[in-house]
Formats: sequence, structure tokens, C-alpha cells
Amino acid sequence: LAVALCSLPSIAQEKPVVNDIPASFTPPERTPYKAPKVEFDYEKRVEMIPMRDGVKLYTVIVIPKGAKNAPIVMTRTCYNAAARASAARATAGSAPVPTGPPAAAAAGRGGRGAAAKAESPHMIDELGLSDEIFVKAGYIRIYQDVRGKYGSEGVYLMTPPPVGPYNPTGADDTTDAYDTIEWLTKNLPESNGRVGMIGSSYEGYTVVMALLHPHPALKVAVPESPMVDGWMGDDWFHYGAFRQRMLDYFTSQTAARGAGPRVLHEHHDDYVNFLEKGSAGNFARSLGHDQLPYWKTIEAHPAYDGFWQSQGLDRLIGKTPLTVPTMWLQGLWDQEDMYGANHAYKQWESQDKNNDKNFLVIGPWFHSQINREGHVMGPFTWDGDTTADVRNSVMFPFMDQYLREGAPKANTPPVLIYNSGEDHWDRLQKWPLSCDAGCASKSKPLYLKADGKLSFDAPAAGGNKFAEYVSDPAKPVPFLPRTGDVGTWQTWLVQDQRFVDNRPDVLTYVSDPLTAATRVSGVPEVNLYASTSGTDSDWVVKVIDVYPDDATVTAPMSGYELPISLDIFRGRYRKSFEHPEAFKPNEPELVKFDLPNVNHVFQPGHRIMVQVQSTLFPLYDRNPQTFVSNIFDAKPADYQKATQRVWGAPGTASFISLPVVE
Ligand code: PG9
Repeated sequence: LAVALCSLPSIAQEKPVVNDIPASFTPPERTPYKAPKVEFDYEKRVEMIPMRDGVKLYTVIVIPKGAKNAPIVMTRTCYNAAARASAARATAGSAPVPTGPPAAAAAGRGGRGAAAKAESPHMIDELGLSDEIFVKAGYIRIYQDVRGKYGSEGVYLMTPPPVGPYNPTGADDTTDAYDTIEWLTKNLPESNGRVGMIGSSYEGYTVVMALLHPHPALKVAVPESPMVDGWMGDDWFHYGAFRQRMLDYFTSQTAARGAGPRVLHEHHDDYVNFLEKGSAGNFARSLGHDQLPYWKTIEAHPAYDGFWQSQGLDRLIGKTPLTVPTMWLQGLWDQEDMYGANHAYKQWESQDKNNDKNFLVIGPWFHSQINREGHVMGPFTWDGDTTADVRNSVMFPFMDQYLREGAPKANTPPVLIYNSGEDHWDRLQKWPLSCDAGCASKSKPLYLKADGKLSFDAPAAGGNKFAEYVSDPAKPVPFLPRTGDVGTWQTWLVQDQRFVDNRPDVLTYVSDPLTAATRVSGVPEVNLYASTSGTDSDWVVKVIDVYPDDATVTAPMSGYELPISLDIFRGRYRKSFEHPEAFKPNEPELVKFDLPNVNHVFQPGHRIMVQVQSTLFPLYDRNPQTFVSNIFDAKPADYQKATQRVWGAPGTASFISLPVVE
């Protein structure tokens, strides 16, 4: 071993040892850090624009780089202007409720489902999907916080009524829009001084308010699913039945100037939460709403009194000269603001002598879907992107012709409405095509026969006089299958109604299979001769297209019961919306109301169905079925079972006046 070791070459003998750590080291000379330069293709300015009363409104102005003579498109919002004008808006949504733009905003880029996005140097990425077309055309895009919300000063009132007895602040969204536009015309040298307003839902309400006394520079308006009458059929109530699910919105919108806190619901399923608490008032109190003035206002105004009358914007529009070309837009299945657009459109129609200022677009959409992708709605996959098509080919050219100097005249149909039975758009000169009087076709009564048949033939004497069911407020009919899945909120109006049509508390009337296609284009009107063994009651009526349950139709549509129009009516308002009246037990009385618009073709082999029930829970609060002065404060003992009758005999023949097009 010693011999072997001695024969190994010595490393030290061959190379000098070099220490990896030098004896000294001089770092490179220090210069200050210089961030890389990023070219933005737009400029974002934030201005506090003064109103006539000195209150300043937070306004984000996004200007394409190098803009000259650029048109302006403005949205006035209660949903955080900074976030609405930013790709980071995914983090800006406030409400945990499945309703309205907070949720819409939370989906990023108008619903592409993106997570929170970083700031982009490109205007097209920084703004939402629905702004794409304006960015491409070089428009200036403006978002402004309404007074009292987010960055704006002043007092916040929820969808404030016009200045008057119910709005003593001296300012409203009419004056604020006017003053803002006045400022813009003087302070935006990059613009051509022409302004268009656009916005959906609450933001649509601000567009309608601007139209009540428009600034001369307001050249065009697009109210999308605007909130127009919160008692008749937008957001808060439908014909007096309260949308109890809106209580969360009170918290998100009014518990703080910015985003309100999350609400606490004990169970995942509101069917259980609301039943446990009893009345809507009790549930509201459990959420702490006694501290929220707007809840107290709503609680004090359950009927259509002066408070609601003062802010029925469709009637106010009717009294306003039609000067600004306006495109009213909504969804066929708009689960939040089904009422406003078409009623306001109707009010202005008589002034539109040349059929060139007042336009109506109704797409196959849920609420505010126009600002998202439009390939799919519930069980339907449409031929293409129905919303992008309308935004790009109809809405934008319509706006552009009034906003951009030298823009071509748009070929806008006075009425553009999706035909939900034939899957195509109808371009019409007028709406509706069929009605009780004054239309090209006359509506036809479709009778609800006491034996469960639906027929265009009136009932003959001698048959059953009525069909009946027991409505039990302790077991209300759900409006959706009780999965507790909030994701179905947007599409609940196209929910397959087979999940309730065998319930003992739902009356189902059905026609024979149709031998010919039946087109309906207009407003179905409910004429229900109804009685209750109680003293008050709600009436829910649905018009349904029943698809054949055979090999002619493939899943998921085979046997599908598709609601094409439905609504709820609080019976105490059958004679007067302002002065409720009790029913006399078991005496049939006429309950008459309009359902939402339809533009549909029932295909041969399909059947028409009508369902009648008395609850739609937990979307709407329950009618106790005992007449009480204010249903918000009904006591547990007021909630009573009642036997409900829908009469179908000569003299008391219930029917739907169906807008059939011959
Ligand atoms: N539908 C929502 C809303 C509007 C007005 C009042 C309350 C709620 C919205 O989408 O903005």
C-alpha cells in the first residue's frame, strides 16, 4: 500500500492553488434604476367635474393617443367608474349577489370570465368587451360615478326620483348628466363635442334620466335593459310582488359609499333562509337593514303610491319631446329589467312620426348579456355570437352616424327582435305585430278550460266551472330547482318547467299538438277569473312551448317546457295599484295583467301550455294569503293555506289574449 500511494502524482506540484474568493472586488458603478418605458396607446384622465350645486363627480376619461375630433361615449355608473374603466375590474365588483353589474363586472372583460387583470397599455385591453367597437373606432370613452358613490361627492339616493317631493336634494341624474356634458363640451379639446350615452340596468336608468332634459350635445342614446319602473316590473317588484332576493343588493349598494360588505346567509339555499325568517321584513331586519334608509323607504311604500309614480320613467319619457335618437334594448328573457325598455319605447312611439328616432332591439338574452358573449343562452346555442353581431352591426353604426362627422347613415331597422321559435332576427317596421286593437293582427283569446285543456274555442255551458289547487305558504313553489346554485340565476327564465308541472299546487293547461306553426308577436295579456278561499293571493302565469317528447327532437330539448313569457301579479292590486283591496273569499274576480313580450313560433307538433300557481319562491316574498296592511310585516299567523280556483265557465272564462299573427 505504501508503495502504491507514493507513486500517485501530486496535484499541488502541477498547478498553483487559486482561491475562488479574490483578495478584493470592486462592484460596478451604481447608476439610479431606470424603469423600462412602456408606450400607452391611450391616456386616462381623472377629473372631478363640478355640478351646478358645487358637488364634484369623479369621472374617468379614456382618450386614444393622438385623438382629434373624437366622438364621446359616456356611461354614468353606481358600480365604480375607476373599475369600469379598468381591466382590473375583476376585483372591483361589490355585490356577492347574483344580480346586476357588480356580478357582471366581476366576470371581467364584460363576462369572459377572466380573473383580475393587470393594467394594459392598450386601450382595447384596458376597457371591457362591449367597448371594443368604440376603441377600434377611436372614440373617447368616459365612465362617471353617480353622486354619492365611490369617488363622487354628494348624497347618494338609490335610483333617485327626479327632483321633487321624493328627491329634495335639488339634483338628480338628469341635471348631473346635463352638467357633465356641458363641462365635456368645454374641456375636452380632443373631442368633437358630440356625446352618446350608453349603459345597462342601473347604468341604463342613468341614460333614461339624461333623456328627460337632454343637453343639446347629447346626440344619441342606448339604454340597455334600463331600470325604468321598479314597482311594475324592474328589479324591486313585479306588479307589487317583492323580489326578496334583492335584499342583498341593499347591502352591497347602500351599506357603504364604495362596495358594501358581504351579506350573511345561514344556509346555501335561500328557500330555507327565507322560510325560516318568515316575512321579507323580518329577513331584512336579520341582515341589519334597519340601518339602511332605502330599505325603510321600500318598506314604507309597498303599493304604487306617489313615491313610485314620481319615478315611473316610461311615463315621464312619454311626456318628454322625442329629440334624441334612442335605441331601447333588452333581452327576451331579461331576469332583472324586463319591463323598462319596451314600455319606454312604447311611450315614445306615438311621437316617432317618421319612424326614424325611436328604436327597439330585443335579443335572445338574459339581463345585460348584450355586453357579454352571445353564443349561448341556457339550453340554446345560437347561430353565431348574437350580442357581438348586434353591437358591431346594428348598435355601433346607429350611434356612429350621429356621433362622427361624415359617418354613413345606418340602415337600422325600427324594430329588431329575435324570433325564438325559428332562431333568426326579424327586422320590423313596428312593434307589436299583433294586439287587441290597432295592430295588423288581432290577439286571440286562448281559454284555460276547467278540464285542463287550452283552446281557442270558448268554454261551453255545462262543464266544470273551475280548476283548483291548494296554495300553502309553508310549501311555496320554487322558481328554480333547489340546487342552491346561484349560477342558474341568469337563465332561470328559460328553465325547463317540467320540474313543477306535476305539483299539486300548480295548474297545468295544455293544448293538443299543433298541426300548423303558430306565430305570436306582441304582449300576451292575462285575463284570469280567479278566486281564493283566503283574502289575498298572488297569481303566477306562464306561457310555455312544450317540445315534442319523441325522436323528432334531440336532448336536451325533447319534452322541454320552455317558458316564453311569465310573470307574477299581487292580487290585492287587481283594481288599483295604489289602493290594495282584499278578495272576498271564493268569489271569482278578474285579475288582468300583461306578460312580457314574445316573438315566437310554436312549431307543428309542439303544444302550448299555461301554468298557474301562487308562489315563485324564494325569488318573490310570499303573500300570506290573508289580507294585511303591509305584507313586509306579515306575522306568522297571517300565512294561511288557501284553495285557489281558476274559473273556466261562460261568464267567468279565464283566457290569455295571445298576440297571434295570422
Ligand atoms: N338590475 C340591477 C339593478 C338596477 C337598479 C336597481 C337595482 C338593481 C342592475 O343590473 O344594475
